[in-house]
Amino acid sequence: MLTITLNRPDVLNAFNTAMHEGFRTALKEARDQDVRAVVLTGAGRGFCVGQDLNEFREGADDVGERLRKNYNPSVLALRTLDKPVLAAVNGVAAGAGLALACACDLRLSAASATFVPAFVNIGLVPDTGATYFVTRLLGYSRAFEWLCSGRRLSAADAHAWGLVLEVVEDGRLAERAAGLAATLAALPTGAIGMTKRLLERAALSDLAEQLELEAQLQSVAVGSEDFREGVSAFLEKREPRFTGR
Ligand code: LHQ
Repeated sequence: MLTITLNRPDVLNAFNTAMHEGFRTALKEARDQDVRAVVLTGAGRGFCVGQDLNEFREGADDVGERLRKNYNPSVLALRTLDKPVLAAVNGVAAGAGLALACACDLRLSAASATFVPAFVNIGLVPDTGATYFVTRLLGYSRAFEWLCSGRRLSAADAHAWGLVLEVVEDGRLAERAAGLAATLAALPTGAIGMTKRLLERAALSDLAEQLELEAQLQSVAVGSEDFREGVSAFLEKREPRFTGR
């Protein structure tokens, strides 16, 4: 299991160029086959508040290029990890930080954490995939209302909306995230990675295409050591020991 900690606590882990570089490096490490679950969290009292607005004091540069160069490759790298990715939202998640939390497969939230789209509050449109992820997670109506109001959502409301899986007492979030990540890491990782691909495609495919992709990926799954182990364990009436191979 690998924990990626966004670490600029003085500014609630807002992204500057150096933090983008560190994040890219961590996401490369996360691709290692021995890493079978990833936790994304923040240092200090925030999760991540997106772009460091201090970088705009002197006026905006080419924001489109900034997104293409830094945010977009990272969100794609995060989203295409073929293993479970869990956001442990320890404090406020805003702007691109909210988008990154939503790009993860699951979200655990500290009871005091909050979720703020933020983009519209400074006259921007959502970026870093926020429109893609929030619409898929919440549906159009809630996505429209939330992203266009920019209002702060409590952990309890985020849970009621299905945005977060569980709300955890503040001091226990890291422990709970590590426990859940360990459970996820013990699953047949190859099958989990392929399930992610299938779920991603499901929104775009017609039924016939989806059935075909399921058939293709099932042929791959059947060739794995974990499939052999799963069947043996079932027949021997014991718990399986999956290795992710
Ligand atoms: C911050 C920030 C911040 C710097 C709090 N920067 N210091 C990417 C590329 C290019 C263009 C456009 O888009 C993007 C993607 C984006 O992410 S755009 C959206 C950027 N983020 C925001 O607009 C969020 C701005 N922050 C807030 O609205 C509030 O701070 C939230 C709601 C996040 C948290 O509120 P509070 O819990 O009340 O905390 P606070 O406001 O007191 O903030 C604590 C400190 O963090 C404070 O500094 P200080 O020195 O006064 O303690 C803030 O200035 C600093 N901070 N966000 N994005």
